[in-house]
Amino acid sequence: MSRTINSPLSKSLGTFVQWKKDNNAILGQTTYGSFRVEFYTEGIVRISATQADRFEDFSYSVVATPSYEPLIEEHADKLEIKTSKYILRISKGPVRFGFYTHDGQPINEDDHAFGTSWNGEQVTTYKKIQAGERFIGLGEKTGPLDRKGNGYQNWNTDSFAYSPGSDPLYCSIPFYIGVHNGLSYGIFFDNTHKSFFNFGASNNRFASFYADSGEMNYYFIYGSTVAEIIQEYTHLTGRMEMPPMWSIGYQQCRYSYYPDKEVLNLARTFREKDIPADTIVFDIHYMDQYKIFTWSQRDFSDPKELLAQLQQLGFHVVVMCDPGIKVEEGYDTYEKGIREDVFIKYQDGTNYTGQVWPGWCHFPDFTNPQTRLWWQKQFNDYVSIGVEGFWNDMNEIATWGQMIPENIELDFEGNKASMRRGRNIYGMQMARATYEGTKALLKGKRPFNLTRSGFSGVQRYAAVWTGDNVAYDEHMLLGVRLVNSMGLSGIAFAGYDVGGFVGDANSKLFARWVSLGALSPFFRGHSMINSRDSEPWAYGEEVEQISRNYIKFRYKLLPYIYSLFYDASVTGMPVQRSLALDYTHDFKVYDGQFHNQYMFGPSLLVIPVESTKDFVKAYLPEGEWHLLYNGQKYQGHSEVVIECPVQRLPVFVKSGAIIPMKPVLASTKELNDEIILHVYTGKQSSSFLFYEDDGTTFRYQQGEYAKRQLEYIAADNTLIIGATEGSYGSPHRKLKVILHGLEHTPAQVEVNGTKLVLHNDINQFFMALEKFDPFFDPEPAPQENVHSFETEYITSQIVIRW
Ligand code: NBV
Repeated sequence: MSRTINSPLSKSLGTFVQWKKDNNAILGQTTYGSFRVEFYTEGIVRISATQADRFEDFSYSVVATPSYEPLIEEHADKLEIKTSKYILRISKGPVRFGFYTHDGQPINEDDHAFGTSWNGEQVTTYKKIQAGERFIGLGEKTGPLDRKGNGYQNWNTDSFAYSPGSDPLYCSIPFYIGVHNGLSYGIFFDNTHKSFFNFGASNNRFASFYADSGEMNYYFIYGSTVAEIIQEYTHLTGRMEMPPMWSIGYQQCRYSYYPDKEVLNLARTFREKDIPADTIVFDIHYMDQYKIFTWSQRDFSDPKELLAQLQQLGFHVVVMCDPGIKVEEGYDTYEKGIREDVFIKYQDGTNYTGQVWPGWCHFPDFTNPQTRLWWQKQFNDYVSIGVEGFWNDMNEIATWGQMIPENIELDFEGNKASMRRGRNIYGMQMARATYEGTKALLKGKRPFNLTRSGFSGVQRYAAVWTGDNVAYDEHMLLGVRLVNSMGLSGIAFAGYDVGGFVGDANSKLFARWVSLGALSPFFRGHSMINSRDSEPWAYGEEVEQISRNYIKFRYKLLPYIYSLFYDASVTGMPVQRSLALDYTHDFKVYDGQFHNQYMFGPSLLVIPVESTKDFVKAYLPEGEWHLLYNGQKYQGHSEVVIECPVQRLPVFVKSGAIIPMKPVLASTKELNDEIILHVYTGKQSSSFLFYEDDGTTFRYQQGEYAKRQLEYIAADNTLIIGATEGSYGSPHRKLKVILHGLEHTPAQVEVNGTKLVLHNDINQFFMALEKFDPFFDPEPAPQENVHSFETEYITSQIVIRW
């Protein structure tokens, strides 16, 4: 057996001295430090270790409190702590932590020699790599789905035009999931200092996580599925609130649209061209010399009137919010900030000054509650003219030179911390200040909030986008993986710049990107100053038609997508799901050929593929799958080669799926009274929680929603639409049910006992593309029969049999 370590260079936790119970916590002392064990639930335990005489008890990430009392047994050589889910063994000589199933299988174990060790101020926990172990998650990190063999750094960084291997990017989510031998667990390392994760990079012995300073403070989460682990992780770090419905429609952005006439023209073009859209985003040029909370007099002389006109056209506005406040006498925000003393400072009490868009700037200390209140007041004018969306950029903090001094001090909720501890959390606290502030000002309406930088827990305050991506195929696929990975790490509302921010897309690339974006959580086209025009119509007639098709498809899918967001708000389940989520122990999903694939909700399997390819090899996991465009059935557990011409992003529907949709509308503001349920019949039964509310207020938190459980019972050829729960009056009155994949054509259906005629409805095949696809499918050739019927959409239970 290897020696344990205790040298002047490196010390591990040492051997056991004594322990005691302190409320629900176990406090232990060792020859070289102390540890604490606290259970949050029967699946989550927090392990802390320190050399100091007390534990740091402060976290921006964790919102849960320890509330579970486990069984503790002391033995000569170990403490054994049991929950209904697993056993934690703390060996005494040396003190090491190991987690086991009740039948003794190791889930996760410390490296015997190193366990938790210190190397100067740096603190590390070393974990043995289990046979066949894979590692997923870690939020916005480049690289493959399976992170085995790679190392990563958490240090929020403005990564303009990053490459597919760049690290770190803008966000730090120090949470990963380990998978091996049919087991899965999560580890969240709650330390905001610069930190590192090594999943067997440059060594074949351990997976480790370490921070430059601070204490070892991690949460071990055991769950029988990845979904359960995400649920537990978001129990700890919180979940998003429902986003405004408009924010999940299409958003059009560019750096920057100006002047006001151009903005109006853009809005009108969407309507004229019959391309649905909800939002126009104002990038930095709306401001007067990039000074936040001002408007350019020349280009936006009457913002109130402009917003009113946009509203008339059915558009919402998101404005850019940068943290840098220009140092300039007479600039209101600056002067108020000085008066209220809100800016980050050096240790000698002078305000830090750094250079960014407006020139030399001060930066608000968002880790101070007083500053967050001050920030809120600054938004009054925006909100009073109708701005409902806010975009937090440059909050890593990005300043020219990209090396914000580490001796700057932050309030850290009164705990005081230097930038070494504060940098990774700054962006999230800015997002928080903007969210909480604008939410208070909007008086009951939901703000939309977007951030570039963040840390674990950022999902409570903002959607996250992947920053300055670049217009080429590999980057497009990287963006998909980043969003997949964020979904595994608690961030359900995420997206990338459709079309690529830096550089010029070509027609095919844009077409493919818009198709993918339509099936991603946050859907926004954006591009950089001095790049080519990049609106859906800027790439010629064909691409315009493809964009229209996919944007319309998204709008039709909104009842489904909105229900997925509800799931995210209640369970933390991502909208866009890496296949590792549902098919964790199927090794094929980690294969580099297939690792970009994802489920968009439980029912749609998306195969991201380069724009340059006409065919792609896809992996269909277990089950039965229907190709979206013609219903053709494929057996799962198989690799298939399918066509992927530029107008057809390969998408499969899972057999058994129930997908609530609606007729296409120009924006989410328009109402329609019809709900369309697509049911993909087959051997598999399934259920789906269909959720509706008013889409704009927080009244859903008081029960003003309409929820119904949809259930497809395969063996009985039955669909049950459960009675509506909640006090929201759904505007829907008509129900259309579309049955796909029936082997025999039934003459009729029975709806709550009444017999109705079924129509053979070929046009409904084109769930995505309707009939308006003359460019590509003049004579579509469906592979199967599709049947539909219409009936009344009543709020009590509807039982449909065929
Ligand atoms: O505000 C301008 C850009 C913005 O368009 C982009 O989306 C951000 O990621 N911003 C960065 C500032 C600098 C861009 C070079």
